[in-house]
Amino acid sequence: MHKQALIDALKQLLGENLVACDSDALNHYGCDRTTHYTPKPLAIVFPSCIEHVQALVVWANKHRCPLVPSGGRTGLSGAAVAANSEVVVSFQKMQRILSLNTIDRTVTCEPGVITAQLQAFADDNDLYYPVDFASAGSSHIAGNISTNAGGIKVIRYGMTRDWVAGLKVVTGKGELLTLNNDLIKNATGYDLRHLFIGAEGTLGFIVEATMRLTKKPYQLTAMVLALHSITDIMSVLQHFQATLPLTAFEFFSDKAMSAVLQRADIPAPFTVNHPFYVLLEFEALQQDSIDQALSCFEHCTNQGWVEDAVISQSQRQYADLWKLREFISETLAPRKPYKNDISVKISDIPDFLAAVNTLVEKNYPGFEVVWYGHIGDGNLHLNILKPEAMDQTEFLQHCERVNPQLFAIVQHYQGSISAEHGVGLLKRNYLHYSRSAEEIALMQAIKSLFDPNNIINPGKLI
Ligand code: 2HG
Ligand code: ZN
Repeated sequence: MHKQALIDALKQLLGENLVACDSDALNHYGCDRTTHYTPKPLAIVFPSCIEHVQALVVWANKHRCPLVPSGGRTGLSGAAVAANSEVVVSFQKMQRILSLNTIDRTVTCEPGVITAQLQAFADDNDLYYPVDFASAGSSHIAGNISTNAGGIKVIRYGMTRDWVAGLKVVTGKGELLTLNNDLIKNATGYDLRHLFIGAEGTLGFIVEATMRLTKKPYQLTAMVLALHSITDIMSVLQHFQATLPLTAFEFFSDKAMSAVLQRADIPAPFTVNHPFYVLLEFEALQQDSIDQALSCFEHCTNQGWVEDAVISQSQRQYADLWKLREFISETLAPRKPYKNDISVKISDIPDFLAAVNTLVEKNYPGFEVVWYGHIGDGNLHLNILKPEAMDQTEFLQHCERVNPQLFAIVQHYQGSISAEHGVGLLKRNYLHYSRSAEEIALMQAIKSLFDPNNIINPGKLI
């Protein structure tokens, strides 16, 4: 079918106002936060109900027209990119919170509910949705589920997967499935809900999600520690973790913090620079929690691990300390960094870091390398910045030449080439460093069971 005829058929299916094909819309909805792909979708559609999604899938199978699920487009791996005349299915018109169950402590959401909207809703109801990250103001709940989003509170609350009570999905065949019925206990065979979590939209569309909520944390306190060496970080983690109920343990290099301080109006936490920083957060559950934190700091100083520290003493200071970490990705974004999002077991972090550091120093001479991430979960973000004189294509090629060596180290430590950003297009060719040939073949077989005509997000992940 000719392109215009397909667009006309879509308009007939959903109504003219739910289909866009002007160039602004195509460019806007055809990409995520990756900067390496040129968007080229056929059209953008905005279903407003589950029936619309089912009708779209039936239509796409009939015309063999690929569909790309699209949320807040904050992804960093290209999973929501449409560069091959696909129809982008945006969930921007399905953003309602449908119901709250205060006994089960669950909330049922349309797929386009924004993470911050869910967090605020929970807060208004004296509850807490704990999955949090810098892009929470834009990311959609179905997108978070599709990438099993992590973020800054994983050390205490786990990943998005841990908060999904139930899902409604439309498969690549157009079937509507209700998965798990929000049950806590359900021992009736394969839990298909979990197949959709982290599937990057390759099996079908999440059209409704019931998320669990929990009780609000008590008096969160942030502390930033200054370190002279990255190798001491895990000793610091162990010591604090043994004493306090940690809700976050993040790290960043001086390069990362300096970039944020240059851009944002935030007070510098220290008067002199230190090579690395840890931002940790804990619930001040007991009267003496702050004293305990200070004596942990004292112990770490006596051991020679930590050089200085600040602790939040007001809401304002708490928020400012968090900005030092939360603003890093956004601050670096205009420089289009090449991103790696790698993880190993926490116990392997010291050796792994040393090996990666040696590789980076050897292979990126003269490049600015910015380290940060969720080190308390074993997850490091390695951002490589392009030297100004280097051409963008040459830069990408250089990073791609280093990747196999980096991922060989990841493989050696049985780690992950993508801890929380997903595989999408960007890491697809490296999947075998983290998943065996047998596993990839099984994933492909599962994909074809749910989506036999390969019309839902083809070419992503596998
Ligand atoms: C973060 O932890 C995000 O800030 C983004 O996962 C990381 O941009 C990045 O590399
Ligand atoms: Zn992250």
